Amino acid sequence: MGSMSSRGLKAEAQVVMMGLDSAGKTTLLYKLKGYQLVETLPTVGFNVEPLEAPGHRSLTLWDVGGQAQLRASWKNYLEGSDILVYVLDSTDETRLPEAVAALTEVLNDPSMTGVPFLVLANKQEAPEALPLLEIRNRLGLEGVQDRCWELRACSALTGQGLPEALHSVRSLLRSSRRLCL
Ligand SMILES: Nc1nc2c(ncn2[C@@H]2O[C@H](COP(=O)(O)OP(=O)(O)OP(=O)(O)O)[C@@H](O)[C@H]2O)c(=O)[nH]1
Ligand SMILES: [Mg+2]
Repeated sequence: MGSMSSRGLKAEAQVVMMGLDSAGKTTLLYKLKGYQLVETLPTVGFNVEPLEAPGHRSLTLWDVGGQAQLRASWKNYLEGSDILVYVLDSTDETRLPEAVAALTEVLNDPSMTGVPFLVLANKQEAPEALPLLEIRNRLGLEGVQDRCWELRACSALTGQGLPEALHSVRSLLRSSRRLCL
């Protein structure tokens, strides 16, 4: 990955996907790629896939394993990333505070200064999923003003909300280092 100074100038954007284990990152990656849904295994290390769409800047999606013992290595993926996509399991109310703490740590990393982020409340098709508004309240991110960010609901399983999520990624990439409107 490139240095901070090259951010935004590259032909392709580096999208780093993080979140606790079992949030649904790998499922999301494969769904975005249009792959047949397969049973995922916990990711050890990372998966990386290009995502191209006509008329759009190419995206390189980095899907980083989220198990607790792997999170220490997250910082290795941050330098040179153009945007963070942080995936939450909306059905895992118990671990929401842990997910928020891990997100906060990523945002506080020096190489993430000013980097925009999208929080995806995944598994929204599940009956027990926390509603988006509830998640918004519990994230406590309303005070974040040093970068652009968005929160969206989605289901990596059904694909619900994924076009909108991609739209947010592209608009956040454009808005980085400009005003967040
Ligand atoms: N109901 C529901 N289940 C989902 C959804 N997305 C993922 N899952 C399930 O959640 C489990 C974990 O999904 P993964 O994609 O492997 O999670 P991950 O975030 O990559 O986990 P790590 O690789 O350990 O960090 C799997 O059983 C998926 O089928 C979703 O949108 N809805
Ligand atoms: Mg995974």
